[in-house]
Amino acid sequence: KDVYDVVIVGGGSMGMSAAYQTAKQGLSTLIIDKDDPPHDQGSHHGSTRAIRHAYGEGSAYVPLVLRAQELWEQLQKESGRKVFQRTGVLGIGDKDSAFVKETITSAQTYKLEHEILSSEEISNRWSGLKVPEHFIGCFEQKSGVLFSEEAIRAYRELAEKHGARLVKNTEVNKIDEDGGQPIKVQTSCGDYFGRKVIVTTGANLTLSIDLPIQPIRKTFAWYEGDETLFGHENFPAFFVEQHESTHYGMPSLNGEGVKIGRHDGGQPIHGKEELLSFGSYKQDKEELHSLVDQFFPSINKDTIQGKVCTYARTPDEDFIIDQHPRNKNLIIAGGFSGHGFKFSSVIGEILSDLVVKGESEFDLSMFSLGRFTEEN
Ligand code: PYC
Repeated sequence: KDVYDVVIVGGGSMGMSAAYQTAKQGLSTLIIDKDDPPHDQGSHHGSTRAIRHAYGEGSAYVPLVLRAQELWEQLQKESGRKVFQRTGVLGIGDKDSAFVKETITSAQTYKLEHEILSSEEISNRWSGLKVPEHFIGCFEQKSGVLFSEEAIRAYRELAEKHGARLVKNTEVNKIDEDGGQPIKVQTSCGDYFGRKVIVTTGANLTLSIDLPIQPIRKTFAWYEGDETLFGHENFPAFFVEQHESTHYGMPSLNGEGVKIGRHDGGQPIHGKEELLSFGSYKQDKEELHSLVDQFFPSINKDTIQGKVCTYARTPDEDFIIDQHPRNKNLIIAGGFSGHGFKFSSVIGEILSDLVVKGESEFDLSMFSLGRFTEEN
């Protein structure tokens, strides 16, 4: 039987980036995916994702995102594909918004170029955006938008160029979590063996251990707006935190229209439940339109297109990157909670370091599985 140095279960953003890193270092690498990545069955479709450096979820993420940014730029050079567009990112919220405050703290702590703006300054600079008086904003110039499907295409091509093998359209039925060496991965197309196995299956939980990950159905849509106001040369990526909701958005890129999604909320998905298409719930449009009405009055609310995707949400919305509790050769990366894509370049590097060196230069304690079970 063929034994790979590493078998990667799940070839989405994290898995494909890890495959690139391990294959580049000469490790025999097998990726197994239930589709043909990039695809729309995971958490990487919908063409774009924001990359924010000043991080509202916690300044501890900043070193990771700065390394991620370097790796995205390397990927762009190495692949010749357009992966990153600098647009800047504007975060706005009420003066007491915890998310905006943490964004500013992150920018200050890590000396990231940024501007703190009043609502008047925001509306003067971006006239398509109407901001309540009690809002403030933090604008960072160097961050922007990632082309998520292009990035996976780029990683896939380079991983394959470095010798990685992709087994696509293949369902993983079981991973021998307690087994010895090598680890057996049973699939719909037969068994594969890896000295190490990385599981990056997003919301599709392939392991028998109880991971505290809740798959959530999420929606987003593109809207037609004046390109002179909302084209990427004139408008940044953005997030809007209100007391009752958090939304994100992208400027119009390649004439696609302004993209808007709601970050909080969503519908929990149970078992193999089908992901209902955009518009299946009344609130799909309503919760996006309410943001358009309030903040973007000139935008046409007839959506160009709406889509659904899946978040894999943990209770604290921090990631899980850890060894399996019963098998140190089995590494789990999941629970990216709808804010992981931007990090996938650095997480691939981290996973590869865990495989090759057994450790990472980053402190991964906030991503441990133990945080959900240990008494603190
Ligand atoms: O983390 O900025 C973000 C984001 C945008 C879309 C989904 N997550």
